[in-house]
Amino acid sequence: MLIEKIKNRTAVVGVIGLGYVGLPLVIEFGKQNFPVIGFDVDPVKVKLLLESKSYIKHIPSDKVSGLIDTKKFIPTTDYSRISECDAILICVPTPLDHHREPDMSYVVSTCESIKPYIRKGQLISLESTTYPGTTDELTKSILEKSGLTAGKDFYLVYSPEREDPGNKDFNTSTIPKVVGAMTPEGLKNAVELYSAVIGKVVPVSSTRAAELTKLLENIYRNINIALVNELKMLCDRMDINIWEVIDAASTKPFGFHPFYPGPGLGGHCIPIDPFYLTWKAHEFDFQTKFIELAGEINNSVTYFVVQKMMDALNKNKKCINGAKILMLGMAYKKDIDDLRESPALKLIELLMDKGAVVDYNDPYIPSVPKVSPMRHYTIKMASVDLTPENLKNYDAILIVTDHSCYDYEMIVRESTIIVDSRNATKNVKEGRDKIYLA
Ligand code: SAJ
Repeated sequence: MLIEKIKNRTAVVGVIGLGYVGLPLVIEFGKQNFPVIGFDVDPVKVKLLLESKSYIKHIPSDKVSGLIDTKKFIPTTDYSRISECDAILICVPTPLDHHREPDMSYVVSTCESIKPYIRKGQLISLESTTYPGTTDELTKSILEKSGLTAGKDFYLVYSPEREDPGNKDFNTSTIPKVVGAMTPEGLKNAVELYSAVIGKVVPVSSTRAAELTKLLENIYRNINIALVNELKMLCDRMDINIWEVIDAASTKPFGFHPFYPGPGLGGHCIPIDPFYLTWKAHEFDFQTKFIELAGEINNSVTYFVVQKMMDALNKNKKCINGAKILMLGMAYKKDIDDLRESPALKLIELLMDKGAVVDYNDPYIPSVPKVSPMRHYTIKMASVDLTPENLKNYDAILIVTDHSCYDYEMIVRESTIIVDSRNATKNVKEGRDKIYLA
C-alpha cells in the first residue's frame, strides 16, 4: 500500500521540525511532487513559510515560494494533521543538558504530540542524532501508548540526518542516507521513500546500527581533532610547527586524513554527539575512555590559547590584567554565522576572568545576544570595525575563527601582538615576529 503511494508520489510526507534538517527534506520531497505537510511548534516559522520566506541562511526563499505555489506544501502547527500523513520524518534537536547528558525532551514531546494522531499503515522515521536504542526503546514506547504496535501497525525507522549547511559539494539529495528499521518490511518501505529524493540510500540491519553509524561519523571527527589539538600543545614545547607537520603528512596519498588544531570544538554536532554514546555506554558498564579523553583535550586547548596570550603579552612586558584584546571571529568555524558551542564564547569568559578588556570582530555576527544561544554565558557585545585605526587601540589580537574574508596582511601590519589559534596568518611574510601560534 505505502510503497505504491510512494511510487506514484501520492504518499503524504509529514516533516516534523522545520529547521536546517527538516526544511531541506520538505523541499526535496516537494521537488518530487509529493504532497508535504510541514509541522513545527514555532508559529513564526510557519508564518514565514506561508509568506514564501526562508529563515535558513543557506536556503533561498525562492525554494520555499516554489513549494507554496504548487499548493502541495502545507506548513502548520496543527499536529492533528499527522493523521493525514503516510510517512512522518522527525527532525527535532537533540542537544545536551547542563550536565552534558542527552536532552531528549524535543524527541519525547514530539512523540507525545503525534501519538494521538498516528494510524495504521504509517511509516515513522526519527532523523535526530541520538544514542543507539532510542528508536527501539524511547520512541517505540511512547508511540505504542497509542494502542498501535510498532513493526506491525506502523513502520518504525531510524535514518540519521547528515545535513551540512552551506556545503558546496554535497546537498540533501546527494548525501547518501543510512536507514535502519525494526522490520524488513519497514526497511523496504523506508528505502523506497528515501530513494525517491536521495540518490543513494544505505540500508543497515537495525535502527541501532543506523543510530551508531551517525555517532561514529562525528566521534571520528571529534577524536581526530583532539589528537591534533594535543599534538599542537606538545609541539609548542618542542618548538615544532604542527600545521607544517600536518601539511607534510597530508602528502601521504592514502591512510591519512588531515584535521587541524584550533581553539576548541564548536558547533551543535561534533562536541555534542559523542556524549550521547558515552551516556548510553554506562548502561553496559562501559567507559568510553577515548571519547572522554578527546573531550578533555578539546576543552583544555581553549585554556592553552589563553596561556599563549598571556605568554605573548608577557614577552612584550605587558600583563593580561587590563590588556585590551580584540578577538577576530566569534562563529564556531570559518565563513558561517553560527555561534553554537563556539570556543570564542569560552575564550571571552576566560580572558575577562583574568582582567582583560575584550572586544570582538566577526563580519558574520554583528552582535552577540544578551544571553548567547549557549545559555552558559551572559555577554552582550557588538562586532567592532576591523580598521587599521581600530587595530592600533589593542594590546593584542586573538585570531579565533579564520574567516576567509579577513585581510591577514593588514591585520599583522597594523597590530603589535597577534595570537593565532588557526595558523590563519600562515601566508603573511612581513611581521612574522609579531605572530604567536597558539
Ligand atoms: N574543527 C577543528 N579542526 C578541524 C575540523 C574542525 O578544530 O580539522 C573544529 C571547527 O572549527 C568547529 C568544530 O571543530 O569548531 C566542528 O567543526 P566541523 O567541521 O566538524 O563542522 P560541523 O560542526 O558543522 O560538523 C558538521 C557535521 N555534519 C553532520 O553532523 C551532519 C559533520 O559530520 C561534518 O563532517 C561537518 O559538518 C563537515 O564536514 O562540514
